[in-house]
Amino acid sequence: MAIIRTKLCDLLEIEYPIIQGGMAWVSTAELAAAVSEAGGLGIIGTGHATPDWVREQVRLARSLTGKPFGVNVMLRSPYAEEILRVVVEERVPVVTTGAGNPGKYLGELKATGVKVIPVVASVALARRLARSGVDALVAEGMESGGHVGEIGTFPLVPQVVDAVDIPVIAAGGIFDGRGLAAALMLGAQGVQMGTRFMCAAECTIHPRVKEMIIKAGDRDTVVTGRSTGHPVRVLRNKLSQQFEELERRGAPPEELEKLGVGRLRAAMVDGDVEYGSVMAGQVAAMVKKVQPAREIVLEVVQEAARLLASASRWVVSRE
Ligand code: TUI
Repeated sequence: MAIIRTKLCDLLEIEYPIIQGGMAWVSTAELAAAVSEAGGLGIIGTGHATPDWVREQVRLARSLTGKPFGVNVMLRSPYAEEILRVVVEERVPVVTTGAGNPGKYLGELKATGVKVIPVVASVALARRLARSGVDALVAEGMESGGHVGEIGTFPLVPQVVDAVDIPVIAAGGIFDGRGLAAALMLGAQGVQMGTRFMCAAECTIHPRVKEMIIKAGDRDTVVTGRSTGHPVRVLRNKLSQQFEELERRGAPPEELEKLGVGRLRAAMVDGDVEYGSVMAGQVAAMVKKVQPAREIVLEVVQEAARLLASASRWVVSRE
């Protein structure tokens, strides 16, 4: 059986170059451990969670797998610094960061040996962080769910690859072996997938959210919040319609931010798929079923290996 291995596998001590997005209220210890057990890198998403909750989750993940896993720190959280302290104390091997610039924490993290992999959505931040000595970068296109930048994965990934000399992980719009193969051709050393793992059997989100993802079509996500400076891709529902209507009317950012408070939890934990914030990427339309994390990981690497092994058939010599 052919699989895919890259330098990222050696860096992170994992079998396959697939990391699971650290999604707030979605990427719990159960999901992260399942992805790590499958040979990828599972990541616990922390969002606005408290440091105590994070410590509990790290310990739970450790009880479920002996393999490496990571923690994602959402830099707009008031607890970001304390959570990073928990990560260091608990000897978590890998940290990814999102929604900001982790620059001010890098010195301490590097000194303690944590591998740091910031998620970036622009070339400028990628270049700056690579110079500060981070271990790798996730280049995340605006096809992703949740907080997004402005650039699509296809233009972003090769530009980041050309701008830095550390491994780049492609994210945004990646669903299957075709996506992994394409990402490698763009120069990435691996992929991060979020939305696909939302429908992993081990993902603990409310079943109504999984059902909504499975039913989603190609035009069912929308980016709201551009006017607040914090654009977020979600599945269309009553909340996104309210949001769009308020933005059309030029509502002030504070009013819009208030509308969003607690809505992610309402969707993912309580299953409020009408008035909750159902953050998901454009590949929601490609998700057709719930399946174990191990099956997802193996399907993706085996399909990519098959595609890449047969790709040379397009190369013909012409004298
Ligand atoms: O972080 C994400 N995706 C997220 S975070 C999140 S939690 C949330 N909850 C409620 C409202 C809003 C967010 C949901 N989804 N992806 C990684 C990512 N980071 N995408 C874009 C960025 C980013 C944006 C700006 C990274 C750095 C950045 O830099 C700004 C600066 O300070 O230089």
